[in-house]
Amino acid sequence: MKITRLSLWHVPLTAHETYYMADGKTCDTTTSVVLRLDTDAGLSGWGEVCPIPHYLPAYAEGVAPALTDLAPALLGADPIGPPVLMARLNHHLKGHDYAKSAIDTALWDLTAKAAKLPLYALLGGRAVADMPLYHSITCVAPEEMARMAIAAQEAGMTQFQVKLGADNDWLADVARLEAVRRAVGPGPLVYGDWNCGADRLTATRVGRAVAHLDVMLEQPCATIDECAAVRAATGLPMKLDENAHDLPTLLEGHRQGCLDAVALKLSKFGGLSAMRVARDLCLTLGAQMCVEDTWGSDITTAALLHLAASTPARGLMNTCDLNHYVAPRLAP
Ligand code: 0XW
Ligand code: MG
Repeated sequence: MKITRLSLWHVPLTAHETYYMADGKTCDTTTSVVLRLDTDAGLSGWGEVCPIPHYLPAYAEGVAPALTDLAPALLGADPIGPPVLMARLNHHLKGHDYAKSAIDTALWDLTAKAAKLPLYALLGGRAVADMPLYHSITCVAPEEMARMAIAAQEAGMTQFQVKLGADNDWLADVARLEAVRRAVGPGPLVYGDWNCGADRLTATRVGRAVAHLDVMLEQPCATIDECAAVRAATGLPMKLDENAHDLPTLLEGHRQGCLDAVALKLSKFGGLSAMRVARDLCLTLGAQMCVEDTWGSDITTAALLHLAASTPARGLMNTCDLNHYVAPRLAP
């Protein structure tokens, strides 16, 4: 089988709830880039990548030029066995992992379609019947966030990500964690995510004020060193997100003792090929995984759910129904 054509679409996705994060990061309408790879066998594979502005070294307008550069290495290539072709693409163009994740997703789609198997069968097999979802709560007033948590809990959610730091008010962040923790009752997992937006002192003050509660902290500061220092000072478990994007950063987080949990995002790692390896490393390291992507609709969500479905329950903390945060749906 040979790849004969690449087609790209730019699709505006609007969040149902404007999403406020620390450091002025806001997610309202974003551009999702959808890729279709056609082949001479009549099969097509689909990929999608949707960067959030100012969130990671990734932007939607960067996808088309990167794919244009990669097109000569893709056209005429055999899509079966994506890691081999991805290694060739990585040699042709260094970095640009977010753009490559759309290609890698489309290659896995083609490989699974050619094999006439569900993708999870190629990623390790169906390891779990059901996958826990978390619900991410935009950083607004504490009582409003508690109401959102209860609504999500009534819809079946058992894990809650509380966005922190949007108003630079550390006491409000303490109130956010207290309010959501109280609202959902004992049992559900609750964690506060600063998206790198806190300094070490502020994150430590917030963490110490809620240290008597069953909560986890996520990526308070910009570096692994600072996140590890916050973990040591607060005694609260730590989830890394922005800082964990390849095998060396996972190992560094583990070495510094702050990899209780980690967000594995397709476009951070460069697609399913790289994330499958990261998933297997996290199983060995004993890090609880959130298998997801930055943002996106149905194609991204389908890809990440297949990887989550092939991840043993002992390592799968949760996964994400990204397509339910945005409209329009691309392929319900
Ligand atoms: C990437 N986000 C902003 C959206 C996802 O739902 C989770 C969140 C994060 O930073 O973890
Ligand atoms: Mg995060």
